[in-house]
Amino acid sequence: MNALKLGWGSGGGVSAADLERHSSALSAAITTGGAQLDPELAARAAAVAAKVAERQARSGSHTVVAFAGATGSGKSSLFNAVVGSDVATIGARRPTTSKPTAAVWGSDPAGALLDWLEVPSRHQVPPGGAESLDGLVLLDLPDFDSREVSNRAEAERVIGLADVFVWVTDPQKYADARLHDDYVAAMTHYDAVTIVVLNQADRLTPAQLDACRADLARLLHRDGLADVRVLATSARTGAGVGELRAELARAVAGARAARTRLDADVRSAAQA
Ligand SMILES: Nc1nc2c(ncn2[C@@H]2O[C@H](COP(=O)(O)OP(=O)(O)OP(=O)(O)O)[C@@H](O)[C@H]2O)c(=O)[nH]1
Ligand SMILES: [Mg+2]
Repeated sequence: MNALKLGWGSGGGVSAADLERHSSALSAAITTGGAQLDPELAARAAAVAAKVAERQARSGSHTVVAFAGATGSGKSSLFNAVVGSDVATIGARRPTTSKPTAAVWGSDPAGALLDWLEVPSRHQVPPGGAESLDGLVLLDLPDFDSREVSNRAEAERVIGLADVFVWVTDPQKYADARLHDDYVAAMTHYDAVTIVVLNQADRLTPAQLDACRADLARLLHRDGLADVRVLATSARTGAGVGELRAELARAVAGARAARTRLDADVRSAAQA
């Protein structure tokens, strides 16, 4: 489908009309291409067009943000720190999380969206907090490098549906191939909805933290993410959690991330 010209401009936000136009163009290309298209690519493109319609029908006002990463990086701990209460289970046994947990900010009902995401474990966050996170649906995922096949499958399934990815890593695992090769480098289309967090910053001296952050930024650049910023956090001390919340507040502002992610899906399917 690489000969298709679907008419994207560069930069700027993706309006609902843009997304609708791009998705319709993709659907039309599948119909026109017919038997000449690679059946696998055509099926993938059809699935993307269906997903756009399904996601938009569920909720245009929410932003689904997933905390994803290796086991023990501190996803659940950081999730609880952002939520402000102990909602997710934290454990010494690896892996701990096997099913996603959701936290929802704001009064808009997110039930239909969470049904679609197949996340039964839901927590409504009470109003308050310095910045507005209304509209945020935050998901704590199982580990994507799990020795439990079902954990990996569940993480991958939800990563396929979330609007914004927060890759949570730590000083020990930040250079792992699983993160860089299987996710970040394979998902450079999604750079506009990608946040990278180096958690467990309290384990490093300030000089070590600077070096680790710079090395991670270098690896992300090599993966193909030109501009991504690395946030340093400690779920243990709370350092950097305010900055992460501010980043999440930016991600939910205007509820644009869902369209940006879906448009990247359409773009990726069209260019395959
Ligand atoms: N020192 C330090 N320890 C942390 C930090 N965040 C989490 N931990 C510890 O790291 C361990 C793993 O934390 P979890 O939050 O369960 O990690 P997870 O990424 O959710 O792990 P899985 O659910 O197995 O994928 C626990 O013992 C936490 O107390 C941190 O910022 N600093
Ligand atoms: Mg966990």
